[in-house]
Amino acid sequence: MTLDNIIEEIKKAEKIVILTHELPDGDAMGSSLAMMHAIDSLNKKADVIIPEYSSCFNFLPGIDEIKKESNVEKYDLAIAVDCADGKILKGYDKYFKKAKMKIVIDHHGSNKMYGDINFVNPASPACCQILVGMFEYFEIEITKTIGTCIITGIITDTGGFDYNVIPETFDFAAMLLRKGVKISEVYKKALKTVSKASFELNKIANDRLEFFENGKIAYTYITEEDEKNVNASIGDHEGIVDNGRNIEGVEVSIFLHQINGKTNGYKISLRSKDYVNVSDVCIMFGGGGHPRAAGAFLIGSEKQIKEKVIAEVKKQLK
Ligand SMILES: [Mn+2]
Repeated sequence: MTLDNIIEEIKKAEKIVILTHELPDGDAMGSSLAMMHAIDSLNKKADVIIPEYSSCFNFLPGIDEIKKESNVEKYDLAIAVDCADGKILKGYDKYFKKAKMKIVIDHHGSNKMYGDINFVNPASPACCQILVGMFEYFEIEITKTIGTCIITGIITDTGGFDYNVIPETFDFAAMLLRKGVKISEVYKKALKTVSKASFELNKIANDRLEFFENGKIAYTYITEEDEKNVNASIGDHEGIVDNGRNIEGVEVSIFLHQINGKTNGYKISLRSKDYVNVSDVCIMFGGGGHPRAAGAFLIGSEKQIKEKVIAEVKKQLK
């Protein structure tokens, strides 16, 4: 069974690296650090390499051990968590590609199965949720430290126990509470605290928000210039797409986020409320994700991309 193979490879490997997707969210950060602590408990060391992440994750246990790069030429084992596509590990994918053994652990339905061993469960609300069952199977104790990392990923990927939760999510949260993990602290820090720059970006995006199809579609965007103006750092745009979705009558919220001028394109984020499968829309544009939350990257101007995406969403609304 796949899980037996995974633990066998971890036990066999001497040099292990853990990687995740760029612009790491709470699930990416939580999964990476939970895996690092789990490997620690097996009396092994694993490097977590994440070049850049939001300061709102500074409360995570083990965050100071994250490396920006590594001088290890070739790892015995690379583990990618919460990352649907090997290509997303830009810049540091070299550590993954060169590794002797590659393991992918993920919950995206669009996962490209780019590892030697792939453990992918699209029914799981967060990659962190997969780790719960995995660690139990490995008989690794879920300590307060590991639990704090895991619940961070679950809270952020479910929007605070909102979407995609399964009964096991609450079983696990209850177990952590009994162990003394401060879930409401994590909730406040990872989900409810916004930087000033993030607040300013939200303001700009909300001012620009437009409705289409009798209010069923909400659309907005931010540019690199906006981010410069408010002195934004990585992750400050998180949550903007949810503003549209939260409005009464809106089924699909579309958010365009301009990504580095040299490629002249936008990252599109889609959220739906009840029935539109936004993952299908994003797959059309070479992206992917989940039925209620998905994304893609498109080259073009804001106007061009806006037209394309709205046209595609309109089709799905019918
Ligand atoms: Mn995730």
